[in-house]
Amino acid sequence: MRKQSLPSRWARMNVTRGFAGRPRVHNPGLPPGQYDAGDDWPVLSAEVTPDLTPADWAFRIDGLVAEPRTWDWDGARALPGSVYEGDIHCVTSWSKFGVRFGGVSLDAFLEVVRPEASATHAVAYSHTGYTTNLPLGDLTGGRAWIAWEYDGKPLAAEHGGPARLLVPHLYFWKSAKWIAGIHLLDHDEPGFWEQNGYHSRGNPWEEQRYSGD
Ligand SMILES: Nc1nc2c(c(=O)[nH]1)N[C@H]1C(S)=C(S)[C@@H](COP(=O)(O)O)O[C@H]1N2
Ligand SMILES: [Mo]
Repeated sequence: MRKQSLPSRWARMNVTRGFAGRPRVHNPGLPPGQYDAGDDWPVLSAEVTPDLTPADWAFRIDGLVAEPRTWDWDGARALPGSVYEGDIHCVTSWSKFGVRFGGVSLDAFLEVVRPEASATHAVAYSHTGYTTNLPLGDLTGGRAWIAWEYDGKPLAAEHGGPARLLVPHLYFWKSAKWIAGIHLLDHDEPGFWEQNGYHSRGNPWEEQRYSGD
């Protein structure tokens, strides 16, 4: 069932390449194996940055919900605003402290569609086709956002603008850029990186990098 098209050893080599030899300074706010990237914000994209304007952008939630719904840019922006201030952690080992994203809490969207009791997992997908899976519980309780601002400015295209998913308590590959929708399921279904050996949940504090960690 679970596709593993690449050996996980390959994935391991690939993600550590280029990061070897950086100083690892102890910092209690850093999850294990991470370093502080400081002012750098690396761009990690499996795709070419799409040419996506707010007018082209839409966000849909469907699957195991009472009322599937699609929001356009203005509809999404009309929901009550919410800010995340905190840290982000990429599985390639960089973390950033004290970043500030603006958008809308995913709870505000989920309140409208009303997940069925049987919904336990989600697949988030991008306008480019990228996918990533998450337990539904990681998308609720004020821990996930649809974000369109960074540092008070529109989110740059290479970082997922006009809007991206933001789930900062998990490794950053869960935060799908150019977010197009979330599909709710009653089972876990591996996304793009998860099919290639990455962990299905990705909690940085438990160092859940690869399947089996
Ligand atoms: N659509 C899409 N979303 C994505 C990715 C991607 O390749 N495509 N990469 C993920 C990974 S591995 C990380 S670390 C972050 C990188 O976000 P950034 O480029 O803004 O730093 O986006 C995540 N979301
Ligand atoms: Mo990443």
